[in-house]
Amino acid sequence: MIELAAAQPFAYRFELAHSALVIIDMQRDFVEPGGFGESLGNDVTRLQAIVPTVQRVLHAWRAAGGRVVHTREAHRADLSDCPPAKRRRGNPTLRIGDAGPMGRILVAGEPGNQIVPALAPIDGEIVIDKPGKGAFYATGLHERLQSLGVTHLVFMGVTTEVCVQTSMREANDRGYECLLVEDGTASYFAEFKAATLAMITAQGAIVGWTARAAALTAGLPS
Ligand code: C5J
Repeated sequence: MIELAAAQPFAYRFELAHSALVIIDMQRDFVEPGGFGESLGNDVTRLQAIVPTVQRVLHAWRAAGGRVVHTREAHRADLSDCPPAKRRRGNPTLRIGDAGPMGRILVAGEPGNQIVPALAPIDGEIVIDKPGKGAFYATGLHERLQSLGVTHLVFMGVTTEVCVQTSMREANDRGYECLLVEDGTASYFAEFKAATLAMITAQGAIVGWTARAAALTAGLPS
């Protein structure tokens, strides 16, 4: 049993064999110029800044023998899994499915839809393509985790208040004990990230726990 005494709002305990590290949407489409995030008018440098921290935790988790899940926000090439309302929403310079400098925006298999090279999945890791913001909607992820006996999920990725928080709430409702790595997640909006961390841990961990990356890696067996 691993105990993170410094977690908020109180100690988080987990067994590595019954846990998964879930890295949400660390894709070029969100993190690099020319993708979906920038097309919506966002400054992607805030998201790029967490890559080294996410990589440190990922390497430590792998070295400890932990299970890893990567997600990608991705639609089929014919956009049959993209609700028209999602495609219409906002006033982007490029819409989902349009051709951009890294290929078609948020379309599976396109260069921009790949996970950034520093965090690329390796053999044996689970990779989930999700059409929604949450990792549990229309993906079969819950069934896969159940079949592996997973009870605890440690989250990182982007963006904190959209795909990360949605996935964590979905996981919480399905009975997982969830922790979000504070410096392993980022938002285009600093105030939204701060509010998300606060609402997760409020009311006695109503959605889950948070902890710094260094506290997590220090707790992992080497
Ligand atoms: C967004 C995500 N922000 N991965 N997706 O549209 O958070």
